[in-house]
Amino acid sequence: MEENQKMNVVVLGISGAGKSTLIKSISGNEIVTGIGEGQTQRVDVYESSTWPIRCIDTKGFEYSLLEQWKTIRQVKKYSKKQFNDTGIDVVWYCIEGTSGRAFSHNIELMNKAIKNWKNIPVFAIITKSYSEKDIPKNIKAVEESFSKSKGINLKGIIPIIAEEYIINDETSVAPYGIEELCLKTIDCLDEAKVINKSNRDRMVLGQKRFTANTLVASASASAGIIGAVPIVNFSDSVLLTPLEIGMVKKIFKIYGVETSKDLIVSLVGSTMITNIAKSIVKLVPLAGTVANSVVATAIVYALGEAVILASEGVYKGTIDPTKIEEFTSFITNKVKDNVVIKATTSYFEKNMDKLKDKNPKEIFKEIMNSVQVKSK
Ligand SMILES: Nc1nc2c(ncn2[C@@H]2O[C@H](COP(=O)(O)OP(=O)(O)OP(=O)(O)O)[C@@H](O)[C@H]2O)c(=O)[nH]1
Ligand SMILES: [Mg+2]
Repeated sequence: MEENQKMNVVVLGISGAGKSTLIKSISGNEIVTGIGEGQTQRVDVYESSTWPIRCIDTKGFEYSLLEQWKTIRQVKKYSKKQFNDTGIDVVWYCIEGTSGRAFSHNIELMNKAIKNWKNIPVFAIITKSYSEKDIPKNIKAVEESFSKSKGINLKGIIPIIAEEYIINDETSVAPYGIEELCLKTIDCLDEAKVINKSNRDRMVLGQKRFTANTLVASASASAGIIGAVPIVNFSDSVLLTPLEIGMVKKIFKIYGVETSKDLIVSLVGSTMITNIAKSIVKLVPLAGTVANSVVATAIVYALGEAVILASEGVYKGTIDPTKIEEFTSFITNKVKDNVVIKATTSYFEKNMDKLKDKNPKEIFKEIMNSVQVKSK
């Protein structure tokens, strides 16, 4: 594989298997083009800015064999024209892990679909692998189904969760498996290891950061909703605690940071963080739910960013999570110095009187915009 070269990965699987969700979870994936007409035949092509990968999203092929055939033809035609005849390098075949749906039948279908691409490396991806307990069983079932289907160059069976799976207000499962899938995929073309270790590490960290950012975005949005319930002066910010604990745990999981529950609880309950929240809310006389909501969003956002920075440090070996005091003060200091916290404070100072007429989401958006403008 030459440097700067992108691999063409076609993503197949029946409707609802999770193809589009998987593609969306790959960091920096931007749509570059859509090919074909109509809804069922349309094929969208995405390019990752982190990985040397270009994903071709197809529509689920249970619509009909004819539609399936048309889709494959479109992709082939397109890839010939567009990618200097390199065509398709790898197939990602998505099989839903939760459904227990007939793996064998699906694999036969796919086998028919790809027989025009001789010897193409295939990864079987068990999507929606929410239940750890089911993973070995699913891998075995997929293995067995493939062993019945001849002539497939199966390179691996990889369970993933592409997007956080929310069970209830307090419980959700963090995404995983994307880095493994992408690393193994690039290895299919990069036997000479042109992409060296440090570049691979950079890609893995880029992916982890992207996944963690999506968790922080969803947790801070939820915090805004919780914060809209009147919280007197944040002395009672305990309402946010389960959400914060969940977010911190998931970020640590993404980076493989091992810590105790005690550490997370003390971090989230840190008086320093509560005091930051209180001091911002205090700026507004009769603060009310709008201010509380914005502050809750900002605090959870800042906490998330700080935990990401700390986790990256642990991952790179520059921070030791077993030195609890240092570790927690690293995080609380990062919260205090967070640009969004500073921007929230100055927004409140300047717009005190206008707060009641706006909704918290709008305000937070304005705050984020002001930060982005400044950092440019
Ligand atoms: N929480 C969560 N939901 C997922 C995940 N993967 C898929 N889903 C959900 O499953 C449904 C189907 O996923 P899609 O990615 O649209 O499936 P698809 O394979 O692109 O389906 P077609 O485009 O119809 O062929 C959506 O509601 C997704 O949100 C996942 O990793 N986590
Ligand atoms: Mg789709």
